[in-house]
Amino acid sequence: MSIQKSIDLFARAQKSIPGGVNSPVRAFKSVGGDPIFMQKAKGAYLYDADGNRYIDYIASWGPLILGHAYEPVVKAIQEKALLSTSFGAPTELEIEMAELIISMVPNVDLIRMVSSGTEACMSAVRLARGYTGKNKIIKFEGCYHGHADSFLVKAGSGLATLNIQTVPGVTAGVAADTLTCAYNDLAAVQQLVEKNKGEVAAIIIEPVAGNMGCVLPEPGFLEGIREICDAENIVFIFDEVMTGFRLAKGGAQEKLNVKADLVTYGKVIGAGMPVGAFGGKREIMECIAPLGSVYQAGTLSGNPLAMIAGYTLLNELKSRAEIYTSLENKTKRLKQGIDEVLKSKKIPYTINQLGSMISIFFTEEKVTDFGGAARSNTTLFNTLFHKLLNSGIYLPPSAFESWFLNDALSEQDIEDTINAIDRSL
Ligand code: HOZ
Repeated sequence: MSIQKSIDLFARAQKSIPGGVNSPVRAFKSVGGDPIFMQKAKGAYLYDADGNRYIDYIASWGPLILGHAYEPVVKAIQEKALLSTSFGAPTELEIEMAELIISMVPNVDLIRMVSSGTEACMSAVRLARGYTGKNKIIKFEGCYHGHADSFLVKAGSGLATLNIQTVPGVTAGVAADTLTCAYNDLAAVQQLVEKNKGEVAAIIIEPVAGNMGCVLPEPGFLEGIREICDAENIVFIFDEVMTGFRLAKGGAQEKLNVKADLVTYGKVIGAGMPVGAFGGKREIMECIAPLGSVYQAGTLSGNPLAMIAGYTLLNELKSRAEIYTSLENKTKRLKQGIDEVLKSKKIPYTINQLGSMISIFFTEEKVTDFGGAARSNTTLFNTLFHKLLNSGIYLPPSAFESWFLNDALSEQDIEDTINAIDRSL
């Protein structure tokens, strides 16, 4: 297959955009080669600038649960755009959106719209600090909560992909307020809290991690943190940018039956449009301006195009609960197929999967934290990535990102993917 147009576009992009991309993982730096430039997508397929078709396992990093260019969403955006692309004033649609989310997600009394997952997490942490009057936060190695200063400590996603340990520009003071420990290490959380008694405002976590590859919480881990937070007046924040409305209509809180105090969402709230949100307990959320003095604002917050896109998607997810079963079944079939292939080839591997999130790690060990993910054979992942790309299958261009399935994938797409993996390795 020719990717000449992508090669030319990348050369051109590097003259006007840093590294030729607007988000680092897209540059293919860790997997090698030139990034593929996309032109359009429909359902389960991406089409690049040369017209090549790819089965998509990213779904725009999660939100396109029903596939690309889903007709009801596109139609709703088109109709809304005729009424204005932005008001900077309240609209009824924002109330409908808040009501819809509150009806779908447990433990959310009030919700505030923002414009990205980064903004949502950054605002939730500020709110937790304002509410508790404490400064420090605990995050987990390999978790990624967007690119606000406080989160760029031992972070996953692009930082893990590009092996960036310390980020110039983040002051030592800010970094010192972010404490970290290994995912799934409850004893380490307890010790950090003890050592910083009365100083920890929040513990923020991806309840199922997707930014170090897919890593699941061990039984009792989230429940244990919940108990610590209750005992120490610490705000427990679930970053559901990836898991929200994907693992279940009520996200990881529903799927894993653990309560968060605050929850953050990202692009899924806008069906892939630029949007995010944070919400949770009334008592905490009432500290936000204009009710309280924890300040947070944005002209594009509650943008009508993002709202109608998200409302249309979420409404459909609410009324068609069977989507989650069908997504999980497809993902389980993919897992089973890959299991058989890798076993028959005697390649050491571990597959982590929950709902429609899945990752392969080329290692014998069980992967429960970033250390385990980092010890896997990423060179083999990179080989697989390129062989699949050449077979028309688009995986995340990093061993440290979860794959996301969408409902438009057919059984044949899954079988084709399994067969391509078989041929590739
Ligand atoms: N950091 C994002 C996924 N975890 C990648 C964003 C993008 O490149 O679009």
